[in-house]
Amino acid sequence: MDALVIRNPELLADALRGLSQTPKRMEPKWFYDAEGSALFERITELPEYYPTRTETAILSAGAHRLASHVPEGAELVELGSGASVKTRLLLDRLEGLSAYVPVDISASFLKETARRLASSYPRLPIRPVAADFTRPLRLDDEGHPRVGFFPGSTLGNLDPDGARALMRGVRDWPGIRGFIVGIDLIKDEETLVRAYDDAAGVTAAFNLNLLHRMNREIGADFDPDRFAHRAIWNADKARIEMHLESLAAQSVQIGPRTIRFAKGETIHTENSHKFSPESFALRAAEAGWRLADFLTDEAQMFGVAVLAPV
Ligand code: SAH
Ligand code: AVI
Repeated sequence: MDALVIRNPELLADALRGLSQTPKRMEPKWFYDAEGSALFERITELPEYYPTRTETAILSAGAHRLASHVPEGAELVELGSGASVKTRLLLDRLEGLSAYVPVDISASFLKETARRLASSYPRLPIRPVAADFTRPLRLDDEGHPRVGFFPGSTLGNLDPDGARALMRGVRDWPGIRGFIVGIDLIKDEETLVRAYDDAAGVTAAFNLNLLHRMNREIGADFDPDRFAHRAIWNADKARIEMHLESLAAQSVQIGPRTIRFAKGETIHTENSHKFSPESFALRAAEAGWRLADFLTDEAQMFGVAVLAPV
């Protein structure tokens, strides 16, 4: 094998680990290369994908109320900031912020987002951090208050232990005063499944991009046409699962290893957990937070929780 094709040793190690397990799995963080981030932005505009427009409406209508939970001089640290579109609704209200720190794993996308924000908010220091938020973030103790912001229901992409650990980690940030978290609420199965299996096939392309990415970055030889996107509601675990289903018995070469797929076998690529306000408050309490405020839309599709340290 040509050693030059291994552009991402961390992805190679994760792929070998995840695809050797039964059932096969990959962590959703690997969706977000430049291509995946652009596909996610297209998902946010789909008619079926209600979370983005619903959360945006909640943030827009509730910006004043949310601002009252952010102390003067606070640093706003956003996890999984993506295009930081929703953040602008808060930044427009929060004139006394000392800095905005967007944290995202998609480094090139983050850089471009930070550049655009800097031109819109010339007086606000913007300090982007390209990092994996499932690992401890090193934030300086500069004496100012800090507020975390985690919109999009991206917290729902972590398993319960991971979500608890992340919330505990944020609870321990120096100067922490609050954590604003977007959560998708449990609703009927049809609405949920359609949001993750849209008619235009954009979510399918987002899921399948993972195979293209492994071909590009670790020299794998997936044939994406021989896999299909699947979105399933797992009611017991209150989560939408995304899978890539092998359409045939086939073998794929990844680095030194041959990975075999039976026909119908899947790679479990993402969980998207849904909550009730109560189930989320319980999870938060286990991590040292209390629910200080909760904003939702009229149809209770989505929620924005304001957490305060206990
Ligand atoms: N906050 C935006 C984007 C949500 S998409 C919104 O609400 O629309 C999820 C974002 O989290 C993407 O930008 C992705 O690159 C980022 N992300 C996913 N897993 C991550 C991880 N482990 N560490 C840091 N960023 C991550
Ligand atoms: C980023 N995250 C909250 C999205 C979600 O809804 O779980 C990712 C996504 N996956 C498929 N569509 C959107």
